[in-house]
Amino acid sequence: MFGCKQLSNKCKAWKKLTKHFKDVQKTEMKTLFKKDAQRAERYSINLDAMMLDYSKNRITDKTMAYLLELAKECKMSEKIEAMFKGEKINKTENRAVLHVALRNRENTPIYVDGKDVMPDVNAVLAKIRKFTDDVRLGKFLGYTGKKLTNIVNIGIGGSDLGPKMATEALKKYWAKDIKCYFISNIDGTACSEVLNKLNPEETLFIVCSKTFTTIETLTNAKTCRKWLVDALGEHAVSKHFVAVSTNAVEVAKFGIDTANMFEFWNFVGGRYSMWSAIGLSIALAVGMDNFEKMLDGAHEMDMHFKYTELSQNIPVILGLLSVWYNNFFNFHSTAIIPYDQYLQYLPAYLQQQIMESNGKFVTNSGELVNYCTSPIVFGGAGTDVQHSFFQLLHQGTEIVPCDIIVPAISHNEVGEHHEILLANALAQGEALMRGKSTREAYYEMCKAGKTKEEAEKLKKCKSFPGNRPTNTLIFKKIDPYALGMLIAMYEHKTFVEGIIWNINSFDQMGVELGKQMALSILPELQSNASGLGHDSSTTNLIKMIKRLRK
Ligand code: G6Q
Repeated sequence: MFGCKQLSNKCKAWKKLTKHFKDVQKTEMKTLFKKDAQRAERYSINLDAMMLDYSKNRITDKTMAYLLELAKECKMSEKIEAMFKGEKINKTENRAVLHVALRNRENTPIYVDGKDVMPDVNAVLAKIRKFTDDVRLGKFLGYTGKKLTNIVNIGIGGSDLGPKMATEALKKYWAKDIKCYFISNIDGTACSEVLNKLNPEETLFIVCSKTFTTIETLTNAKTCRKWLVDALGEHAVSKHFVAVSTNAVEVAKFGIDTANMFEFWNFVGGRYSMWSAIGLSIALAVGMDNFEKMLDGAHEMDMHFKYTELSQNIPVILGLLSVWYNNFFNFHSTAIIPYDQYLQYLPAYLQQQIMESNGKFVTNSGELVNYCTSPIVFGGAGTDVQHSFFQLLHQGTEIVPCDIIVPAISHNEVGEHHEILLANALAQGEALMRGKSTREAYYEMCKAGKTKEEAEKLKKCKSFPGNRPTNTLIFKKIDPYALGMLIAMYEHKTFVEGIIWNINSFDQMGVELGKQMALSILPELQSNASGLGHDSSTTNLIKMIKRLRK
């Protein structure tokens, strides 16, 4: 996109990139690989037991030099430092952004409004350890003396997606007798389907809500509370309900003893909160030692992000590549493909993390942007998705840069399954990059016995344009430490994009309007009242639904 006036006026590097793009837009990656035997090595970064290979991108040394110049012009290092220092970089909400404090394993002081936040962070971690140990060891029991083995997380958005993704990712580490469930959607089906499976005597509900005012979460929590009280009586509530929130007043109003409340703070955004007590379900499932290993992994990525020079900095490189595709090539979507069944919820988690953070149209200085911000994120676990949307990735007219995430070792090494999985992961990256010419397709078909006429007819359909970019992330195994690194990496990548686009990645005003309007439609559905001011479509839809529900 060449119309990026605000950025191009401001940044010399943007102008250079615009010009450079014209020179390289048609360059084929396979030619770059042929010319440079060291390309993979030069465009790879190792960090502990992970490696990012970004060599299959449409970049040259000049591209990287200009992108890094752009980062410097946008004051990348200063802005990263400001976040770690606890400055109020979430300007629209006047808040610090300190998910990094939640995993600040060196415990160095971090100040917000002159107060070191670390003692509070550590106190909550200690409280989580005590509680999770007690539940897992059967010291904290249900009302009738039974062990609490069903953990139900009630929350939505940031109070659901992180814990749900991480507990699934770490399923191999769950205590044998513990099972985790997640209720997020207001759809009564979500709640009913979970409750139908459970014995109230063995069930612990964690009501996760930063604000404790979210209608979905409170409605689900009320329904679950009633289910429990109907079975065990009012006195059972304190043994079966805990809350995670920043809002003690609302927690008490709801009827949960604040002694059973785990606190977190306004400097933790919802979608950045799985490292806080919002991760209680993760800690209950995998144990506090493993939860802390996840924090350790995230901290390693934090330190890498904070201290590594920009040219070797994994989140910085990933963020800059995303800008390169989004704003110069006009590739406006990205796919996340984990080749690990346990990471099946990662794409959904990252959809929120990336799109809620950077789906913005107003800059930090209050102007409307005239360039594209967040790409559209989708994805799914390989190899399943190879049999669905990969057709478009290989031959569609949209070009979708992908992240391919690969653990070298599986938690379930069954026969040759994992080697087949690995072969597929690597093959996709190579195929997307190399493609197949019509000539190759033609000769391949002739060799396989097709007539020349048939081969001629089919050669275009059987060809692949290639030159489609991928990043490959290799891990030894997705253990708690690696998961921490992976998630922190994406958090920081998102921040890097936000810095370049000059937007606030840490608010989410865009989810408000629909919520407000639902509140005004609800009474109309529940009574004879007819609301004013709807468009005729909405009015008709309300009428139709009321007729059907009579
Ligand atoms: C995340 C958002 C949003 C939030 C949910 C739930 O960054 O703020 O997804 O997590 O709306 O909010 P509560 O935790 O306040 O219920």
